[in-house]
Amino acid sequence: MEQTKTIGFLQNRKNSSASHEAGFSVMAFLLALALSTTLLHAAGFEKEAKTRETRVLISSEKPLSTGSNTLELGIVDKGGTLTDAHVSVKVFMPAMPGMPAMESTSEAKLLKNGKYSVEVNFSMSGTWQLHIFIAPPSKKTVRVKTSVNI
Ligand SMILES: [Cu+2]
Repeated sequence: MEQTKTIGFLQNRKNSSASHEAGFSVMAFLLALALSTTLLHAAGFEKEAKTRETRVLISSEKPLSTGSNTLELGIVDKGGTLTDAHVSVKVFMPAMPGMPAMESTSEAKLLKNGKYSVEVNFSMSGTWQLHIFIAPPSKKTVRVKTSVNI
C-alpha cells in the first residue's frame, strides 16, 4: 500500500514535469509566431470589419493616433477582391457631455496593390465609429461598420 502511494507520487511528478516542458514549447511557439508576424507585416494597426457578404481588412502602417491617419482597406466580397468600387469612410463620435458630435467623411482612392487608401481624422482620443461605404459599379452600396479606440 505504502509503495503504491510512492509510485503514484513519482508518476505525478513525471506528469507535471512533462506538462511543464509542453508549456515551454507552447511559449517558444507563441514567441516565434509573434516574431514572424511582426516581420511579415509590421502593421501598426489591423482590424477586420464585415457584413455577411463583405469583408474589409483595415490596416495602418503606424498605430492609430489623434489627428490624421492613413488607413488601407482590403475589400473582399462574394466575387473576390473588389478593385472597382467607390469607397468612402465616415468617422464619427456621438455628442458627449460638454462636447458636440464630431463627424467627417473621406473619399478613398484605389492603390496599385488592389487596396484602397483613405485619410481619416480623429480629432480627439476615445472610441470612434467607422462606417465604410462601398459602392461597386451598378450594385447596391454596402455599409460596413466598426469602431476603433484612439
Ligand atoms: Cu468626444
